[in-house]
Parts: sequence; C-alpha cells; structure tokens
Amino acid sequence: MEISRLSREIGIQIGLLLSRQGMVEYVIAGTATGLSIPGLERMRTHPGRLQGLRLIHTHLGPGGLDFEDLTDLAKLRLDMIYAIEVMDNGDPGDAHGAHLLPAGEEGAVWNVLDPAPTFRLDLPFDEFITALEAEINRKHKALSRGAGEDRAILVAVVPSLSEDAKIAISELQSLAKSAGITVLDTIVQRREKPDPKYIVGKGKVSEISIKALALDANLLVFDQELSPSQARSVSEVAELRVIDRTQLILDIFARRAKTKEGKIQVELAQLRYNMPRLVGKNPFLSRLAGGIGTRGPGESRLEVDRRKAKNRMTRLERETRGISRKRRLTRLRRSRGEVPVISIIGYTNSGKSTLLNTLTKSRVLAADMPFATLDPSSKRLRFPRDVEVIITDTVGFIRDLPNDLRAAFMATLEELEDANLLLEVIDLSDPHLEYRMQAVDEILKQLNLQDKQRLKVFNKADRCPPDFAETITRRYGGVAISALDRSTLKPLIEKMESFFLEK
Ligand SMILES: Nc1nc2c(ncn2[C@@H]2O[C@H](COP(=O)(O)OP(=O)(O)OP(=O)(O)O)[C@@H](O)[C@H]2O)c(=O)[nH]1
Ligand SMILES: [Mg+2]
Repeated sequence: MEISRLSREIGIQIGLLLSRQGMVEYVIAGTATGLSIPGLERMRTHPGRLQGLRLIHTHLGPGGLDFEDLTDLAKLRLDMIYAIEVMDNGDPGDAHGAHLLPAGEEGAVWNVLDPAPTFRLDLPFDEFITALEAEINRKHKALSRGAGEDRAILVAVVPSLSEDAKIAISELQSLAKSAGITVLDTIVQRREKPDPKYIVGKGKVSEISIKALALDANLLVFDQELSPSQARSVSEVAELRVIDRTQLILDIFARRAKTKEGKIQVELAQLRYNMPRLVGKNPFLSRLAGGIGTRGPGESRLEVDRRKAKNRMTRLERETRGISRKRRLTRLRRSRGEVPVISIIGYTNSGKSTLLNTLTKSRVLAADMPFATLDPSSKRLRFPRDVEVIITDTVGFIRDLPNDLRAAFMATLEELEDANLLLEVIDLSDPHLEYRMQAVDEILKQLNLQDKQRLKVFNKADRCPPDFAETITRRYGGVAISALDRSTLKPLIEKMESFFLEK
C-alpha cells in the first residue's frame, strides 16, 4: 500500500527485496519504466539454488511482468518476482507474480502466475518456495551428475540453410560429442554476415542465455571463429563460458595426444590460440604490460599467467624445431635406403588407420570419432612381388582447418612431401562424400601437395550398395574397398604394387 502510493507520488518504480522471513533487505528506486537491481552475488547468504530473496516492485500503470523482469528473475535466481500495478489514485491494482521452474529439457524457464488483486495475495509463500527450491536442487543435481562434463548449446550463423550449412552443423555436433560435451540444443541463425560484436546479435545472445538457464547449460560453442573481443562480448552478455570450433578441435586434440611429440604440438597450438584471449580480458592491464613498474606486488594474476605462457611457448617452439629436425633426419635416412613411402590421407573418420592396420596387420588405434589419430605411425609393408614400402598414417583432415592447427601439425604434415604416393581414403557411406573430397583437395593445395601422385580409395564399401561404389569409382577413378575386410583389398594392393613396379 505504502510503496504503491509513494511510487505514484514520485513517479518512479520502487522495488523491495524481501528475505525468506519477509524482512525488507533492500529498497530500490528505479525510473518511471524500469528498475536496476544491485549485484546480488556479494550479499548471497542463502545456500540453495535460489537467491533467498523475492522482489516486489511497482509498475506505474497497467501491465504485468515484462521480459526484463523475467530475465532478472532468471539471472538473479530470485525466489519470486512480483509486479504491482499502481492505479492513478495511488492504490495498488493487480499483482503479477512469477517464479522459476526446475531445469528440464522442455525449455520453460519460468512460470507466470495469473494476476490477482494485490490485497488478496494469499500464496503460502514459505511452503511453496521451500518445495520449489527442493525440486530445483534435485533436478540440478540429476543434471550435473557427470561431474566435469560440459553441457553445451551449439550456435552457428549461416547465410542460408544450404547443404553446406547442414554439413557444417552436423560436423560441429559430432566434434562436440567427440570432445565429451553433452549437446543440449543447436541454434542456427540465418543472417547474411555475423554481427561484428555479438555474432548472432545482442538480443539473440540474451535469448540464448535464457535458454541456457532453462537447460542448465554451462557452455556455448560457436561454429564461427571468434576473435578475443567477440568471445568476451558474447560471454559477458550470456554470462557463460564461450568457445569456438577451433578451441573445440584443440580440446579434442589435447585429449587424444599420447606421444610427447603430439602433446607438445597440441599445447603449443593451444597457447598460440589462447594467448590473445588471455590478455584480451583486461586491455588496460595489457597496455601497462610493456611499461615500467608492472612487475611490482600489484601485478595481476593475468599478467603472471601471460608471462608464464610466453616462456612456455618459447620452450615448446624450440622443442618442435627439434622434432622437425629429427624427422628430417629419419626421412633422409629413409630416402638413402630408397624405401618408397606411401602416405594414407583423407577426411577424419574415413578409415585411414583401419586401412593401415589391415594392410600391415598392425593394431594402431582406430575408432568411430573425429581425430582418433593424433600421433600417426609408420609401418613396413611387403608386396607379394617383394617390393617393400613404408606406409604412414596421418592426422585426419577437416574442412576449414584452422591456421593455428595446421601450423601445429606442420612437422607431421611435412612428411607428406616425401611420399611417393598418397592414398586418399574416402568414406563411401558418408552422405556428403563429394563435399569432403573437395575439402581434402583444398587442404592438399594449401600444403602444396596437389600435384603428388594420388590414388583414391573408396572405403566402407560394405556400407553401401555395390552399384553405388561402382558409379563412384567410375566417376572419380580409384578402387573401392572395405578396410575391415582384408579380402577386399586385393585390387588396391595390386594397384599400389604396379605403381612401384612401373617406376
Ligand atoms: N563398416 C565399415 N567401417 C569401417 C571401415 N573402415 C573403417 N571403419 C570404421 O570407421 C571408423 C573410423 O575408422 P578409423 O580408421 O579410426 O578412421 P581414421 O580415418 O583413421 O580417422 P581419424 O584418425 O579419426 O581421422 C571406425 O569405427 C572403423 O571401425 C569399413 O570398411 N567398413
Ligand atoms: Mg586414424
């Protein structure tokens, strides 16, 4: 009653934050149309998933809770929010209430109650909120069971929903899964060009952040490469961790790298990519970084991290140069012995390692996921007519291979220069195989390997009708095989052998 009258008198919104016990903790004076709530994190005393505070505020004139009110409810995790209409004479009119809902896959974040005359509000608040909070806590626990697992919403901006766009989206999904991320939703926005600051636009970012609350997501993954400042802007509005496709791939690489060499290469690529993001956080500090007096006791954690990162990068760079040198020597020795080299290349997950295994009866890791191979191996292979070759596996290719990643694997990819023959493995069961062949062509061009002798090997023939394999091999040349079945490899072996016999 009182705040309603006062609110009318001075013509602004007034808000009260009440504790569970009904004590007024805060009084907030707003403007005629809005109210801004102070940061609540610092005054958090309540242990549950809700804030332990409900907001009751006035609206001058008719109209219930607006989107901003509901966003406040969700972001601040208020117990409840009420908007009380103030009539012209200062009397309170209807009260509009809303509360949060337990997180679920269905996506509703809040429940808006029917308006009721303010003086007839008789919700048994205590019981209600205790039960609601218990349910929210329970759901939250159930959802976060896989501790350390990321729950993400994927975001892509495409000019139109073309075939290319669909492939890109499904590829992003499979990368996310391969990185151990639970994908809760994929948001695809059609727009000519990404927004320079927020990629999908600021409004859309807020919308996504509400969705993230509903699904209890803790991560946004963008298909677009984000500049450090874009990542920061988006993450500030969304109040979530934000990564892009490159970081996702780097994360997968980091999980898979087993050898010392592989680990060094991945860590270096990660540092290179994340370094500007490390400084970017506080432009003011980084401007200071070069100056005098930055090394004092007031030095920020960030600057320490940055310098550590720099030192580590220098060390790793030295080590990769060592790796390159060592590899060059091995290659030299090999070429002196004149053992020809066949390199297996191709899109990730096409079956390269499986083929190496079946051909040479070895057991390198082959698995149904992108980037199973990070540390490629070489094996010897003897053909029936006594020709011996070295056959090597390679890191899988992927469309738009980010520059930093390509640089990281240069040492490995350099070896392809020495190959006498490239076996390009293509997955016949892939509905987008032609698109992927194109991507492989492009990467070969970037590596300046487009003129190397190449044999197309159409793999997984067991997973497609025989006439399809025939049509494709007729169109592109090459052989169809099933790398899982040694008996299908005969034509391939013959082709490889004749390639070396003719020489
Ligand atoms: N049905 C069928 N599956 C196959 C065949 N060849 C490989 N696969 C499967 O395809 C998946 C990927 O095989 P890998 O050999 O790991 O593929 P890769 O090209 O080395 O992949 P990355 O190293 O991750 O780039 C595995 O689950 C294999 O079992 C085949 O001829 N037929
Ligand atoms: Mg492999």
